[in-house]
Amino acid sequence: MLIKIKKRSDAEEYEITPQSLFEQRRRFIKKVGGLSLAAATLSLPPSALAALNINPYSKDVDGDRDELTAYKHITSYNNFYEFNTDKQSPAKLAGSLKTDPWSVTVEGECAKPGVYALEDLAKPHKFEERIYRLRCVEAWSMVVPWIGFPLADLVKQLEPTSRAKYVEFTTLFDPEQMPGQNRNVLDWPYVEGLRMDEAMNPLTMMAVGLYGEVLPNQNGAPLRLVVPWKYGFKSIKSIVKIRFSETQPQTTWNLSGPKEYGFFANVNPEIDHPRWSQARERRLGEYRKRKTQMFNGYAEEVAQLYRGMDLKRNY
Ligand SMILES: Nc1nc2c(c(=O)[nH]1)N[C@H]1C(S)=C(S)[C@@H](COP(=O)(O)O)O[C@H]1N2
Ligand SMILES: [Mo]
Repeated sequence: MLIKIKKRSDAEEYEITPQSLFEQRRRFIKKVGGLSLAAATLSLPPSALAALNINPYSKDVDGDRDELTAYKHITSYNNFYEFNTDKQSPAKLAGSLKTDPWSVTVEGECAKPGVYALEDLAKPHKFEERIYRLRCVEAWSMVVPWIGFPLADLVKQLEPTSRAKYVEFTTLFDPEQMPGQNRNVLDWPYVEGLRMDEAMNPLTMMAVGLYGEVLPNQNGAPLRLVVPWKYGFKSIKSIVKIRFSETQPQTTWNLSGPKEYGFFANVNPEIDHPRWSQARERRLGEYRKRKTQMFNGYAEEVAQLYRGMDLKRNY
């Protein structure tokens, strides 16, 4: 799905395809195996943008450039409690996760339930590169060139019934591969959910890669959700189950701290987290703080989803 009307948050497209980037892309295509046809449609070379210091957005709220976050920061400062609760451990420990073969169980209110090999789930879809910000509730953020396909396309493929009002996602539960699950820091497995209109919004994507390559394990390989206008915890990693339901699913962080983490979790600089302000954020790789934008800068695309809702109650 391509957004035709250019929005403030859209990445700009460039035609540059130096040999090294072409090689990088081929490496990606090779690694994802059966998905090569789809991956061949990639058009935007992210590391070229980074190398040229090209601004993927117009400007941030302070009028500053909003550049891609370095690959090393994106892949070495992570939240992935299935490995450990600190930010450095996932990169060190996630090698124990086996991402191939990988299957995803589809359940609930849909015409196409079943157990799908990841390749079969992803193959029909057109891969795209999308440069999105991700903002953690802990007030750090990054700008990532993701590779994936719109969740809306997957939802259509699975043919939800008219009773399906929500989509629930579940992460793998396997303490041998994910040693952090031996501790009760969260209720395992990690679960998240979206309302159907949020799932169908063209910004919502299923990511399989970043910076032109397959996802590193610490970033949620082999399949994760990316919801750019919501706090990072909504973007659930290493998904093994998708369930369509009539009722609002439970979510891990809401279960863990209901007063602090709501179901909607839209980025909102005007409403403080009970223990800290959400007005500013620190981009990985920078020292200064930037102003956080309403809906993380995607208000034009998503604010209408919440019209008439009290955002103080629906946090
Ligand atoms: N399964 C699972 N998914 C998860 C998490 C997690 O601990 N487990 N952490 C979330 C949080 S709090 C954030 S901020 C993002 C971090 O994504 P990144 O490590 O790719 O930056 O992943 C989200 N998805
Ligand atoms: Mo987070």
